[in-house]
Amino acid sequence: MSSGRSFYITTPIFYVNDAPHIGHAYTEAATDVMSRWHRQAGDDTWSLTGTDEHGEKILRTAVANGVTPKQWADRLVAEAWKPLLETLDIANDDFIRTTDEHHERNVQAFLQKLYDDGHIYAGEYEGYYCVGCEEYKQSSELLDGTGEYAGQLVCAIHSKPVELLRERNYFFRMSAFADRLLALYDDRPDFVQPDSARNEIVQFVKQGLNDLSISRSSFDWGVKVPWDETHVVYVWFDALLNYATAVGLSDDPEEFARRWPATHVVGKDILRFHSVIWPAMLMAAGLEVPKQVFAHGWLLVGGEKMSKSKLTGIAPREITDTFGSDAFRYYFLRAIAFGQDGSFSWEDLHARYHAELANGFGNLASRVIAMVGRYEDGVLPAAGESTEAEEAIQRIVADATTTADAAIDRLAVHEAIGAVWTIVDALNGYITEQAPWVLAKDEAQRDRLRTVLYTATEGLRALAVLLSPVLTKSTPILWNAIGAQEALGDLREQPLRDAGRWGQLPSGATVSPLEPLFPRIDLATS
Ligand code: ME8
Repeated sequence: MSSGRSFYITTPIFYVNDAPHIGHAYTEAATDVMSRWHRQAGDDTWSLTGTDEHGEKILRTAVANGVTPKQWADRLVAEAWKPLLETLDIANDDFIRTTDEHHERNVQAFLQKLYDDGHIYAGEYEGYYCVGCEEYKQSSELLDGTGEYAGQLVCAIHSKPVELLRERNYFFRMSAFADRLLALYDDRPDFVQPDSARNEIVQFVKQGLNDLSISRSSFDWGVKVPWDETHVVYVWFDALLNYATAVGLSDDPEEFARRWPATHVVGKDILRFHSVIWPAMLMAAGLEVPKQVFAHGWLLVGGEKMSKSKLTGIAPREITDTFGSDAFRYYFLRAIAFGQDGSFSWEDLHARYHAELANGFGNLASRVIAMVGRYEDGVLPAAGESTEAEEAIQRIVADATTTADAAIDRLAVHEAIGAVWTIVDALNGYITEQAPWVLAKDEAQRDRLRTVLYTATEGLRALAVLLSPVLTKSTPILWNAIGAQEALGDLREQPLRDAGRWGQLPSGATVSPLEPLFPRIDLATS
């Protein structure tokens, strides 16, 4: 069922200085929904996630914990970051670590090429460095510290003091790429999205670019600069390259040609690295720039960006242990417009879980399946003649499929789910209006009853397919219960862009009882 299209999507690679919180989980879930969508639509899909393990931040954390940075990274990857993928039911194709041998080798080869081609020179730099950001800061990005940091300059993002560094470093001639970058943003308005992010980047680059310090010599936890082993590669330069080294870069040109360019999903905190530094690096190496950089917003807690350093981090399992991974994926991707900030609250999660998942979708599935059991002994009847009401449902299912697919193409995940939810709402309305329990009392309405039951069950068939990238655990259960597994094969094999074609579930399918897909949850006792 190949569509002939290809799609390579990435998450940022996360720092292993700490365990993940729901901000990281949000990026993972969004990326996973999009990659599952494309994969099920038959696109040649590759999804990458991983960890960023070099640099001063990780080194300091390891030292503070009395282990080597590699030991620390191994522990965090095994105990926190890989388990996150299971917690959220992520179907990534690869997991890259910047300490992977192939990555380090390819970083060195890339750097050497830029050096040989004259894009790198030795120089001196003095500036304020934020270890939290792993970045030199401009004075406009600093604030006067208060409380314990009074009298010091602090990073506006981390609220922690910055350090004045003076180093002899190697520099990447990034300033030479400002015009080409501006031309790129101009020629390809989709390159940086959403528009607010694009505008910010265009304004930033219009002011001119400085060259970028790309090595450090005051510590040694990083990839060695190939021509000068007293330096390690700047952690961001190393980290950005993961997207290319993971799919072959110099090791496997065929694989690289097949996968590249990528769609990068990142939080807006790291937009500049991805839409300025990264394409400039690729331009210098004569490689194609990414397909797109999409910056999503921040999860806010109490009006502020949620973060571990400010102790507002919530562990994903605090949510999934009670609500399940389907609810986690659904809630964050539906409630927050992708690209904008969104506030998290337990009350909102709880309310949406019940209104939309338990009552809206779960209850619809249970009711329809129970009625096929009760009135037709669990055998899906054939539909009789359609009326305006059935035609409306068919139209809504077809339209929702097209609309959702177009929304996914724009990375508007919330719109895609919203479009699919028009089917949930329409089917609920349809059942209330048609009142099969009334039809069942009248033998003369037998045909009508069968048409209604078929329509509702076939609607569930389409919903199971369209929601399978989001509700990865409940949709296969529903699929099985409506007899689709037996009649049509695996849910994941159903071509997604064909989900709106009416009449795929054959009459005679065995419909079996269903436990509630989203049982009610009492927050007070959970
Ligand atoms: O920046 N809301 O890693 P990191 C939404 N290693 N998303 C959030 C969030 C929040 N409150 N907090 C974090 C790094 N995120 C580098 C990346 S890529 C080559 C190197 C998510 O561990 C969001 O995706 O600090 C953000 O961009 C990312 O975590 C930062 O993760």
